[in-house]
Amino acid sequence: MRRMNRSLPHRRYNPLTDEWILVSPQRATRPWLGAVEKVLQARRPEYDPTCYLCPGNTRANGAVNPTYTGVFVFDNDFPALLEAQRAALGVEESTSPFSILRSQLETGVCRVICFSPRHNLTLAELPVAQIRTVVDTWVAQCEELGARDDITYVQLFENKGEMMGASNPHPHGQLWATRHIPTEIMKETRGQLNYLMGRRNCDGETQGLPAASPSGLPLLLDYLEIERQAGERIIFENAHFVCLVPFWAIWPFETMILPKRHIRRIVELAEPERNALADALKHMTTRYDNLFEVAFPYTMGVHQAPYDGEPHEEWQMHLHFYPPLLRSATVRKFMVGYEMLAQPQRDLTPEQAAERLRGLSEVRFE
Ligand code: H2U
Ligand code: ZN
Repeated sequence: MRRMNRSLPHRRYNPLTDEWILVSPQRATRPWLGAVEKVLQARRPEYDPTCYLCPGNTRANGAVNPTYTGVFVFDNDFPALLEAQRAALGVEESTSPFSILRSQLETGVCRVICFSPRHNLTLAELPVAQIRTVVDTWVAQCEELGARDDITYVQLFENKGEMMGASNPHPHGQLWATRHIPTEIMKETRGQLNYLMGRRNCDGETQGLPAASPSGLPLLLDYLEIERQAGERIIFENAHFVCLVPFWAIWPFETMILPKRHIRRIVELAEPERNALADALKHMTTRYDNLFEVAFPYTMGVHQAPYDGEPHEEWQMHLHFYPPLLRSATVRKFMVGYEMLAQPQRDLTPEQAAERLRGLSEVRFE
């Protein structure tokens, strides 16, 4: 097989989602007239009396936050989902696979998770021990919600920064737990099943794919081995996790955090692995902040096997970071035009992005 020239336009396959993305490295050299300056960020107070997430403050619906000192979880006051008993009974359900207009009742739970009482800190600035309590909260929430028979999936995530639509700078994330398995998780389940069981890819054939995983291991463990041998997309690793720019990354500085052993769901993390995940989160968010010397915006979340009673041996839990920034604190990548209508495209190669992130300090800029 001829080795591909990675400086020419090419497309790369994402086996997790069974999708292709276009890489156009030669465009990275095109002239840029936009801003590249650093932005000065206003210093925020440790406590903000107008913040609805700070301890002791009143939220939009009148509820009062306790004077919490660690992680604080509450039911979202404006949930996108209603609990089964509260959900309207009148929603028209049409589950026939033959009907064009199909709908199903969706129920579930939406919660907000405050990472710290300190209004002015982000994950990158929190001590690893505090991030560890965030990990413990994620685990506890998944244990509780995953055990319910009206919930099959728990999505943990953080939207950080105004650019990503976060409504408040106070460090917080959310969880949405649903009766049905959401689209992205269905895609990744199928992708991982395709690999482990040797099913068909989006081209409608098994051609190019082995009949089944040659090692008998899940997709993301075999993938990690390939990345560790190549080395060029790895940013760092600790005892239990590796952080890398995936071969098929869409966003300029997209990364993934992958466990080194087979872990299907976050609830399976052993004690030292929870510490290692906290360490990896601290480490990755710090490097991100150092990239453009700004509190780096992103959407981040945990992907894990559904809590639907199936074993899901094909699944390997992982975290995705999807940051929008491209060239500076103010220049973002837009997914418009061709990306919306045809397929995602990037200029900077994943290897170049990994090199930039690898070269940054592990100590946050002042
Ligand atoms: P985001 O910043 O990621 O949007 O998360 C904030 C969430 O907090 C958002 O989903 C909820 C919003 O519904 N919220 C409350 O539950 N109570 C409030 O008083 C304000 C915001
Ligand atoms: Zn995923």
